[in-house]
Amino acid sequence: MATITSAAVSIPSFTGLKSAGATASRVSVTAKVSTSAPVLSIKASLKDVGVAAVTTASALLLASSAMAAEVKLGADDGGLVFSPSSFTVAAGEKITFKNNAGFPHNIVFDEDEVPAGVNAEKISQPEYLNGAGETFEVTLTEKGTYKFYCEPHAGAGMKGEVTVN
Ligand code: CU1
Repeated sequence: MATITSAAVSIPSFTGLKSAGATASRVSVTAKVSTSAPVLSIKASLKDVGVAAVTTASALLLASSAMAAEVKLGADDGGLVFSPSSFTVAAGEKITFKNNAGFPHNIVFDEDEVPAGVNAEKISQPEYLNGAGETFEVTLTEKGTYKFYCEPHAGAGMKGEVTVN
């Protein structure tokens, strides 16, 4: 099932951001976090998303607990990539994204690059995974191709694609 191990939205401090280039949406998030009141609402909405993902994934886990795929966040050599960056899973198979190097990372599914009817927001992990070994688990049930990226490092090429069949 989906697990959000990151405690809260954090202000990005990763120095690699400079070379990766800040996206417009990332700048927006940073600005919100720097003020006090909106932070609470951001956390609340992210929590809701996480709960929804857990609920969705739990029922499926029973039927598919034997299958799993693991994706490293950051390559062993420190490269800012998903490893593997392109892979295939069966519908209902658990996918675990695990912090490996160069974090913080997050996992955002592109709303325009997921199968019709899939809510990209519900399967994404917008909160940063800050610590070594932190994981985000998600289970995809609709067949098709999904594209995702890491917001801090998309500019550096940290993008991925998963095919569910
Ligand atoms: Cu990243």
